[in-house]
Amino acid sequence: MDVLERPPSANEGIKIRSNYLRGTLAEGLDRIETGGIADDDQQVVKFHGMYLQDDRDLRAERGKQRMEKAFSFMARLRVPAGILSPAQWLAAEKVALERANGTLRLTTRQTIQFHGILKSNLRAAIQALNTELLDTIAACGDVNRNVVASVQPWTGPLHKAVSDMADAIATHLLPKSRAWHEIWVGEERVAGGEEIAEPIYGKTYLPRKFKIAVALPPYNDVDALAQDLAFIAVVENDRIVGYNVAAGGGMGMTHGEPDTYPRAATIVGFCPPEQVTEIAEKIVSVQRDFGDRSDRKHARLKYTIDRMGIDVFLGSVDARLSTPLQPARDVAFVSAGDRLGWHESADGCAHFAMYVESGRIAGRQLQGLHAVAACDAGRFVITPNQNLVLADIPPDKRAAVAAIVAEYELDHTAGGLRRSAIACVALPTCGLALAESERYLPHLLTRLESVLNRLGLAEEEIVIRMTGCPNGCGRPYMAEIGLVGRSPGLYNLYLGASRTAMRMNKLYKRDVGEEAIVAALTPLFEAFAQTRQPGEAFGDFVVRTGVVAETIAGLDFHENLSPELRS
Ligand code: SRM
Ligand code: SF4
Repeated sequence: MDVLERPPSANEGIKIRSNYLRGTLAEGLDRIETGGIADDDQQVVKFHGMYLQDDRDLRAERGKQRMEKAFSFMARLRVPAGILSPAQWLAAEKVALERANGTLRLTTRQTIQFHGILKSNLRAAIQALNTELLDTIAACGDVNRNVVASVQPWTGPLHKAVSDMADAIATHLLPKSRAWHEIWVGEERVAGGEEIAEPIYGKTYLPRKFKIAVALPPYNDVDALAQDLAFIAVVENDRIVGYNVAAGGGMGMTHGEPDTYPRAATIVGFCPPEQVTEIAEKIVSVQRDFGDRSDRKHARLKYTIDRMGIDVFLGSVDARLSTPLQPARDVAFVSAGDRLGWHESADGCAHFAMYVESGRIAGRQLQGLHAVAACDAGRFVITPNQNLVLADIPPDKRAAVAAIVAEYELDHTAGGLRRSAIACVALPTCGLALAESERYLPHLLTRLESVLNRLGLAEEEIVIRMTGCPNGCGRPYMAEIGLVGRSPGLYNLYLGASRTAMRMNKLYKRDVGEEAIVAALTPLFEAFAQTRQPGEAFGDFVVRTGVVAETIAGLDFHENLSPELRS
């Protein structure tokens, strides 16, 4: 039976019954006998940018005591292109300190998560954020998520162009329902008024989440090919003349289910800047109409494309566009990481890109950033690699900001491996984690650093990414070294993505613990130090020397294979 004729999944019914994302959330927030909310509302609240979680460190003990789980909420901001004003930063910090767990967690989609918000604090937290015009609408759920954009503010107009484009896409694809405003900030519902329709999404929204990036070569800091849809700027004479369009990327898979797989997006064409939002809308609409609504594990655009076939998919997109996509142009990336440190732009402004370990900001770092924000200088720009750029600092404020940076050691840096690392949140808040990630990677890095230091590779930027499960929140399949949690203390080890994140890696060892990881990587680092070619990246080295077989750009060849490669 065709997937489009199969019975819809339970979530589809929840969406229809929710009355454009209202559900019974408002009532559930007022119920004081539980820290949680009703099952259906747990799905609905995601569309409002929040998740019900529980502290997994406490789960077993509370179970023994027959107590309710230690429930709290995670809330995720919607911050297109990752840009916040100093006042917005201060509002976020206040919420973290007064209503959440005292930390700000920068995410791999360029925004902030608050963890540990008790139900009784949730509305107040969202309202406090909203006083600075921040919201959490559509930060999660079956809709277009936070739109990410390259962070290179020192390029001036080019950075502005990609950031503005991300903002335009985000605004265009924002759900129209007023449910968020009614439930969280007390907007009156017009009694008997017309129900607000969703012209792009319809009553059941999308089959699954949808992710969009705008990249500014030569730095692929957004991981363009990991996205459902990416617009890659084509720059001529310091001007963006258009964008290459890539569709069908995604990282998630499930261990032991070979029909699920990570997939690098396929570059499908080129468009002028003025056509970008139209293309985003039409590709979203093809996914809305043809995505699998029966099985959420096969519901992302990557599976829709593989099921339809790329030509049929593109035919369907072109038929909805005012002008068909043009042939893709030549574009090259040089690397995927952040350019940490101080930068200057032609307008005399300074920009400081600071390293944040696993995106978690707390304690003295939080205090230092408070002091920077209090200077009211420039903007805070979160990167998709969980770092932060203090951007657009005018000449008259530079000395003050530099002094704060030094005083609070915001310029504390790390070796090349650590600088290039990403760890997803995982335990204790993530309900899907099979293994540690954020709490464990720093320790593993210390062990690997001692090997690299001995070999004179301390400053070598080798991209390493760890996740606590195969969902891929830290985009581990686009890392030169990827570690994907299988069970407590055990990971699958992947090797060989390109440093530009244009080629995925490959499974190298299954179910390895710390000793086995260090034992596997040590001889490879040694061989790399001795026999690498000038300028060769570690990911390219392991492919060239046959440690892992060569990957094919745009296709994946993984533990779990895409259908194109299985046939
Ligand atoms: Fe993610 C689910 C954290 C980026 C793929 N992700 C989750 C949840 C919400 C767990 C859950 O569903 O209960 C995690 C919350 C953990 C916690 O306690 O905070 C979670 N994802 C994150 C973040 C915070 C990781 C981080 O350390 O920064 C990132 C927040 C992004 C944001 O600000 O919007 C995050 N997640 C990603 C990415 C990377 C990206 O978007 O660039 C991916 C891979 C790309 C992709 O989507 O294919 C990703 N997250 C997933 C998946 C697998 C989805 C799939 O269709 O394959 C899940 C599970 C799901 O949706 O069922 C998931
Ligand atoms: Fe949780 Fe898995 Fe995502 Fe890590 S990769 S945050 S463990 S869902």
